[in-house]
Amino acid sequence: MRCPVKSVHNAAIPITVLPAPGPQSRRAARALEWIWRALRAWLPRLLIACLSASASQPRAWDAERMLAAAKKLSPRAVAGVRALHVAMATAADLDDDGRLQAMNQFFNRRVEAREDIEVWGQVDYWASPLEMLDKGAGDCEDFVIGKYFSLLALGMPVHKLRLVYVRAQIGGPGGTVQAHMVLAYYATPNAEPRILDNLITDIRPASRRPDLSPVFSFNSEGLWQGVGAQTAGDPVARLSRWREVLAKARAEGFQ
Ligand SMILES: [Ca+2]
Repeated sequence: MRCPVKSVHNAAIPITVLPAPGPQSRRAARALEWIWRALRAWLPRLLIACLSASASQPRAWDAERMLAAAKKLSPRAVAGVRALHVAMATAADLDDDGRLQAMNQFFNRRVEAREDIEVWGQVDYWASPLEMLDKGAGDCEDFVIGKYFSLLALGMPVHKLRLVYVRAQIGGPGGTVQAHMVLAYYATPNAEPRILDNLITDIRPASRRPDLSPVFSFNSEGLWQGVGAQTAGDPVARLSRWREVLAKARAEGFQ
């Protein structure tokens, strides 16, 4: 098809007088009108359905399995999962930055920061996302685990996220140094990571977190010294707690 290459708004348009339509052409016209009305009514709905299907494609969570797993825990876990589903459904239409903000806020606001010994009666316990929502409390790695699996479930590629063990200087220069865990996001493999932390609301670039010194980092695919590119082995073999939490999160419908 050859398209007009110039504007025709100001051109003189020739008018041809057509003969009056006969019965056959009137039927054809009615049929065309009916088709046009049907298209006009249904096209917007079809477009919305197509766009929704396309938007939901990257999602990787099993809502029914999550809800069934939460029901086995407690009404509080069910309420937590329902709230998480609302937050995830909203975040699914956002870009990476919007998803990071949404999941960071969801867990930081909903979950109380408490030590494992208080919550679980153990010095170190890695809770799955639903276990944390059931308790309504968790420590640093539990927050990181909840955010990590929720972001993966939203379709974020695993290579953009790392769980990072850090030494954190609490209380400014001269303050105490404590083991801590944060979640790092890499927009590209060599980008400066941005840090999601349950201790602060903002997601800041690593250069604005001089209080944190990375020790090692890992995700579902690898384990690294610090946050560098040098791999340090298989995290599943090194971290039995990580292996357990991976299995629990999958069983709960997060992937
Ligand atoms: Ca914990």
